[in-house]
Amino acid sequence: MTTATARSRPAGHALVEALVAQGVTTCFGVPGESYLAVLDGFHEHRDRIRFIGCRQEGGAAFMADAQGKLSGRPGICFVTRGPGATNASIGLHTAFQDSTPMVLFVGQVASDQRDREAFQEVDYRQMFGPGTLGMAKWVGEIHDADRLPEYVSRAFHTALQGRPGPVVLVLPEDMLTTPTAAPVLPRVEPVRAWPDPVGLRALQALLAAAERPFVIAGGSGWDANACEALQSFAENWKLPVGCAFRFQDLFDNRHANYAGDVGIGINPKLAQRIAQADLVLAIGARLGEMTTGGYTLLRAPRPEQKLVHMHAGAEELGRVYAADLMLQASMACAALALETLSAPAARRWSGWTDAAHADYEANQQSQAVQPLDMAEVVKTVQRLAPSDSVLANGAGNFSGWLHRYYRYPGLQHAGRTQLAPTSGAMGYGVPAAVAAALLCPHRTVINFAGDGDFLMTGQELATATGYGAGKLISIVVDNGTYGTIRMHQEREYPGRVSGSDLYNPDFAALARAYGWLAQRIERTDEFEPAFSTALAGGRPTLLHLKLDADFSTTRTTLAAIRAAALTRRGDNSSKT
Ligand SMILES: Cc1ncc(C[n+]2csc(CCOP(=O)(O)OP(=O)(O)O)c2C)c(N)n1
Repeated sequence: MTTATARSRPAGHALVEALVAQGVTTCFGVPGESYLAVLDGFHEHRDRIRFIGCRQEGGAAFMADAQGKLSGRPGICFVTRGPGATNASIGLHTAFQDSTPMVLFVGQVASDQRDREAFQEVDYRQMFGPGTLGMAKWVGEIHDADRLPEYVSRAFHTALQGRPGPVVLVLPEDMLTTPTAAPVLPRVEPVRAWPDPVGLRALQALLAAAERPFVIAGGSGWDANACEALQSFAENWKLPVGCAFRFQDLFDNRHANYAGDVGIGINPKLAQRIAQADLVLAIGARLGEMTTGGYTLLRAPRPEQKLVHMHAGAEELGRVYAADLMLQASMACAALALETLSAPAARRWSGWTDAAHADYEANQQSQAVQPLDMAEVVKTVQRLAPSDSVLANGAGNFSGWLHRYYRYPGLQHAGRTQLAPTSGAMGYGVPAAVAAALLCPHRTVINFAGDGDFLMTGQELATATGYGAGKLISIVVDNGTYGTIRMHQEREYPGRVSGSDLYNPDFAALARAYGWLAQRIERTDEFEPAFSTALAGGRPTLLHLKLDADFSTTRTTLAAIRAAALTRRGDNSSKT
């Protein structure tokens, strides 16, 4: 080790120094008495790093996920023992499903109290895995204050390398107060994997032999160069490109090769095209349930199409799909390698690619809805907001308008512009937007939330106000129901509404109580002036949109879903 031994200080301070060495300037969390020595370390180093104190650990962990997505480096979250860790688990799960690099630091009872079920004690290795499958890549616990830098370094390596994801580092209280002279370790630069050249030649041959190829780009680990290279590859080979569920900003949605998003509410023409493809090249996408139409667009485990799967994680390759060709590579390298593959002069699928893009354009058309037209709302946002705006959303039908009508620029043009949970976690959008506004104050940040979705983490409006967020707009789509669930109910149990109705507050008044500007909107023509004012104001603003619950999705109505379900049952008697 080349680093000189540091002066002795509490290990809690050494931890903060380790974060500074990793380039971390902002951490999110909710304070707890279990890690006071770290909080003191933040005070000690307050000129180099800040701790954003949030209102609930779920919000804090979502903020760290957003930080990981925006920066490509691990998002950092601190929470206290049992109650803090259990609250934070939703953000951990989201980071796992979304492959977002994150480090969650959790306070723990002092070493001499362990295994007594001491106050708020939980065994985090049991709780978060990695045996649990789906929560954390690694759970480490510090037992020797002198080894703290080693654990932090490993946490960063693990979060970033292979398939990125969250790790948990457990901090027994005494490990933070113990003095240590342990040196700070250097900034982690993740090891990157290049695709096997033999496999690349095989891919080239498969592509050259294809009639109807289709590319699905997704997953994490992309950077601006990689997205630029992906675009060149698509242009060289004239390939249609779709983006995996909630990874819509990896390919410029305005580009002639863009075919649309392969997720919930997929354009039926796009679904049909993927089904008809003879070769699917999945680059970085995990090929989860939402991207594969419940494992039907690509039938698991052996699709009808030829499948080439490129992914950064060896464990992802062959996990579900028996692909014809699998290539393990970091996305930053994969795209650069693909760009070098020379394409044949004649690409017989050229018309197929043009048709894929034409289908995407046609899917941008919407039918007018009165009195509030959500498609028009999204198109107005697109027209007026700066092109590098960050769009954040949680889960619910309301997100469908954004996914269908917003055109995300590629990452090479504006950095990441989509913050959205592939885990489908409600409540993600508000904290993600607050984090983006605090981390990137020069960019406009726009959150789309449902009424159910918003109130899961709406208290983070206070965090935005408290820490001086500026260009932040939250658009709350209030339809008085957990609309997605109501939609499923109408399809499966028509007319039998149960548990999905919502009592809502006056969202505009609520936002004002948090120090935000706010306005209520009931008609389409009220939206543009309100949104323009919000953009110009540069202060956190909430726009409370009242929407008829019947217009719950971009393609149909609740009434139509119910009527179809009743017809299916041969029962037209219900008057509900
Ligand atoms: C944390 C969490 N709890 C529950 C769900 C299940 N769920 C998915 S969508 C949804 C309703 C969303 O309602 P709302 O935010 O009002 O949006 P809408 O569907 O009405 O547009 C629910 C309860 C979830 N995805 N995440």
